[in-house]
Amino acid sequence: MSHEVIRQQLPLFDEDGRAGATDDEHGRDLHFLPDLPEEDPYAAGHRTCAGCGPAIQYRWVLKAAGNDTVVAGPTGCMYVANSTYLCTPYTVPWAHTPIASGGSFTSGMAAGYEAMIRKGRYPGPYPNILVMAGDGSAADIGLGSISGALYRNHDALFICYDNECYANTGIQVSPTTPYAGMTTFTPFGKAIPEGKKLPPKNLAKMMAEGHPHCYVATTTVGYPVDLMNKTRKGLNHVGAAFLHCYTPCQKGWVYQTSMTVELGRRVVESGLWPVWEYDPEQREYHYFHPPVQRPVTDYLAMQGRFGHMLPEHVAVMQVSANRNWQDIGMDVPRHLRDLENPERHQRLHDEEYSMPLNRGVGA
Ligand SMILES: Cc1ncc(C[n+]2csc(CCOP(=O)(O)OP(=O)(O)O)c2C)c(N)n1
Ligand code: SF4
Ligand SMILES: [Mg+2]
Repeated sequence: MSHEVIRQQLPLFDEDGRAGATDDEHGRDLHFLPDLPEEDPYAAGHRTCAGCGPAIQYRWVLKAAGNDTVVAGPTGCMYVANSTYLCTPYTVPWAHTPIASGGSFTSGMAAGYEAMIRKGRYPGPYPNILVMAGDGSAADIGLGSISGALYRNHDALFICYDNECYANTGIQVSPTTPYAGMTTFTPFGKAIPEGKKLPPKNLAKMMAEGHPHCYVATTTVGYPVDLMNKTRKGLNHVGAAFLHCYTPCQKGWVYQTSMTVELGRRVVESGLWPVWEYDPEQREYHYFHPPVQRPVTDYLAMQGRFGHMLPEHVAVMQVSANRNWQDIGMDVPRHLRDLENPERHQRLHDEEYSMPLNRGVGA
């Protein structure tokens, strides 16, 4: 006899908050008091760096997913720093996978649970199944296995926590490292003054365009409720879902540790990380239009990894941000258009509030 597979539906959080959001002078939400779950499947006591963006993501995602969850993590910081000396911070079942096989391992879990429930060997309901892979894993070494899982439409949520580098092995360049982002493999010097010449891979658009039957979204740790709701939407979606989350790496990017969440907002407000959702039913993109549009320097100058940039490099970044604004259907204000001109910039480390030059990254 075949048993029915019962799936959970997680309610979404109120975007406006319990007491309503309070705006700062730019119209951004300042204080926000949503009703958050008490369960915390990513408990305190892990060994990531202070201010680690991926650790913030892990906590919010697992809070949103709740206790009836199984989670996998391919090799990377969030495997190594979270599982030292046979300890883990997880209060739900967790498994490590090789860096290349987050997608195949997780699709195997999904198929296994379905089969066990159908055969009456697991009482159900179908658990929340998710994997959180770094950008080196999801955008590079393990891209094929995640794409395969999305294509086959296994009922699980595949998340890339994107710290824009191979952090765990010493901050090497990855396909999502931004243009001019300094890493140990893209140092700046006389021959290549910008450090990294290539633009970043657009992983989330690749996933949405290449697997149009899947729920796909982008978010950042600057918008916790958005991150939690997209986690729940991805889990509620019957079939495969992919979430691409921007997660600053304090050690690799060199910024003040308290600025992780602020960076998660400024990257959006400077047009460098469009936040959107792809609806597979309607086959449509829904773009978030932030209330503030800033020059890219407001974002870049907070990080030592960009401190070597010359005026012409900053102008290149402004051009690509302006292109993003247009892509998401927002006007480009005159002052941002003017900043496409290198003469409107100085060397980034001469900006008033810039971080010290990042010469020892990963050391
Ligand atoms: C096939 C393979 N190649 C290389 C490594 C070495 N390695 C371990 S962690 C890591 C970095 C992973 O980067 P990412 O997925 O972005 O996660 P992060 O460390 O940034 O959190 C690498 C290259 C490995 N474990 N397996
Ligand atoms: S190196 Fe970066 S990603 Fe790794 S634990 Fe530290 S802050 Fe987090
Ligand atoms: Mg990484």
